[in-house]
Amino acid sequence: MSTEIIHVPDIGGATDVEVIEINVQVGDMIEIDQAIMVLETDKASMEVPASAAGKVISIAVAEGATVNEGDVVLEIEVAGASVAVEAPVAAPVVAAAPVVEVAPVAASVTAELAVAVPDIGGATDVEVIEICVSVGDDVGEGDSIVVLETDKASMDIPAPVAGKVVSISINMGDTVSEGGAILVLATQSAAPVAVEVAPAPVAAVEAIAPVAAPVVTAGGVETVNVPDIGGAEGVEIIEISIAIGDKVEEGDSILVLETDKASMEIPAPKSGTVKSISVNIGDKVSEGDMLLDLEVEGVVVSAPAPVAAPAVSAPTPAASAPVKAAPVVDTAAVLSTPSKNVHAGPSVRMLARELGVELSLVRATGPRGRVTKEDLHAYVKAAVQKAASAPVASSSAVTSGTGIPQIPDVDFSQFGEVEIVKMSKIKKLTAQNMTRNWLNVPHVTQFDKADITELEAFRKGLKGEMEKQGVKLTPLPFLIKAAAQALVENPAFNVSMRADGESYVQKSYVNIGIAVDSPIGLVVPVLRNVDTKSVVQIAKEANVLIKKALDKKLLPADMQGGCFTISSLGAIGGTGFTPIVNCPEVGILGVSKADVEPRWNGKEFEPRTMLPLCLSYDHRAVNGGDAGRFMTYLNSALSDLRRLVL
Ligand code: CAO
Repeated sequence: MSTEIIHVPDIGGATDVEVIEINVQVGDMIEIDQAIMVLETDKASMEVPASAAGKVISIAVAEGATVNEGDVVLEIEVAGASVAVEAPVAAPVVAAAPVVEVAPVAASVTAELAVAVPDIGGATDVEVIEICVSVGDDVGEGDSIVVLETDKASMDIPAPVAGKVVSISINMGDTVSEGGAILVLATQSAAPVAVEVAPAPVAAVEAIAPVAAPVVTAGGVETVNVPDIGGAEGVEIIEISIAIGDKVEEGDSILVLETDKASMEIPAPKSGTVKSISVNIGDKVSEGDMLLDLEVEGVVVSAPAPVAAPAVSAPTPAASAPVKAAPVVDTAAVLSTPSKNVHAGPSVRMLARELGVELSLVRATGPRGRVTKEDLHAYVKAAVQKAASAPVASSSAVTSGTGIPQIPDVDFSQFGEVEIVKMSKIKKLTAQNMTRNWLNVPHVTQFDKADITELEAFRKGLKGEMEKQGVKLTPLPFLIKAAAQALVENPAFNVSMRADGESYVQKSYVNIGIAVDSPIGLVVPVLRNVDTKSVVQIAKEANVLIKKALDKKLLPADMQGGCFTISSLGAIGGTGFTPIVNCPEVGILGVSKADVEPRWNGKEFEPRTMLPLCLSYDHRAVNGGDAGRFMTYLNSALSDLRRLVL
């Protein structure tokens, strides 16, 4: 028995490469060349193969560590004779899946590969409408490097191999034909082999453009079949742009087919009304397959006219029916809302579908108003950023989700000395909740004044006695009690709307929250089952909760389960305000400062203590009649204390 050390092999000069996966454990038996770990740079991932077989006795690196050539990674116990071979062996092998660039190999050789326009079905002078790469870019095999477009089809030209773009021979708007130079790629290969400078590879170009071939049937109804699509078989229908009963004009796109390399629009061969559709999205079709029946306008055509003018495939055999030069319509990003007026290459459309992006929403910056991959990336990036900032930011971010323009930041320092103050968590939450509630709830606020002359006389008479018991008796407990009874009398206020917009929750319990202006912000502790409690009990419990709030000792449970909220600014002042409903509750009572006012009693003015009440409610749940009854009940209960004991 002897031991062997396995080192990081030559990794093409890369340094501080991250270990993203360790595939073995201490005690594992490994074979020569078995992948023991995976390293990854920002451009390549590579497996490190074992340079000897044996049993793993220690692992010198951890996932997430960074390594360089020569670093020790494993120690193994080698069975039998020492297996010597260590060194330059471990040529990292390009990991399968998403590797972007050829991983550096021990004996890697850089070669240059001229990439030319592949067979594009005989089409000539096809316009370059998008160049998807820049000099210096690393491309993977199959990545789109340019998009070509005829008047009927667009097609991606993919890179035949992975490599770095050394030079680009074409410009946007150039026209190219098969064999025309596109660009030069620097590629790496494991051995000094002649790099296959294959003519561009790609299929791309079953692309094709077509005009659906109608076949006359009786009564002016023509069957429209898949036209010549350049020999492509089993091509997927990715969009059906018409419905039964639709009137189409000759040349209107009726559906879109897509291979992995090209998308093509099938235009209507004639004007008419769609009588039936024989295919569905996702169906695979070939030339001659039936697509739909069209009741053609005007004179019935007597012979089938194999139309079709493959844009890119072989020049069409004497195209028959006139084909309106319909723009390439390609795919729809969202099939239910086809983006048939959006111009984009197949790969962009495919990416849009993968990302669930409606292409028509993406601002197009490409030639002739085409949506490019960069446009799509910019759209998604902006959407992600917006979503990410929404939950944490204050009201402005909340509003942005509604499409309301944000209030711009202003540099106030230009007007004088300023300081940026961080908002507390409670303040940020309050801002978000207020904005959410304000934007979601159609608010109505009703105002009234309750005559609390007797209530105040009674309260003041009791105040000293209560104080001896350690209870502070302000108008608030009376208001809580009166509101609880008003809720019982007017159950329309004791509900919560359900998110489905079709139902609401009717509550049988009566819990009331009180807004407290605490040192950390506005908090709303909740008194439970208030309808079953006396004013004194309510006062005691309210005192406790308010103290807890002021001492910042409220627990989440203290602030849950409210049915209705009272926000009293009575001790502060004001004659009225419009409180915002504390969702998911549907009503909130704002209380302003009571004042002595002259009131006409039928014979004379007499001084009465009047308490301004402001009742805001969610007009989705509560109608004006409910609110009027609620307020009237509340008013009468506060004016005549006997009602509170009923
Ligand atoms: N009119 C006249 N005087 C009033 C009054 C009213 N409506 N309400 C209370 N007062 C008096 C009290 O009687 C007390 O005086 P006395 O000691 O002489 O009796 C004094 O004002 C102070 O009362 P208080 O503020 O200590 O107690 P409270 O029960 O009225 O209020 C609380 C408690 C927690 C509701 C209050 O302190 C508070 O934080 N209010 C702010 C709520 C808020 O910020 N709302 C706005 C939210 S946005 O909708």
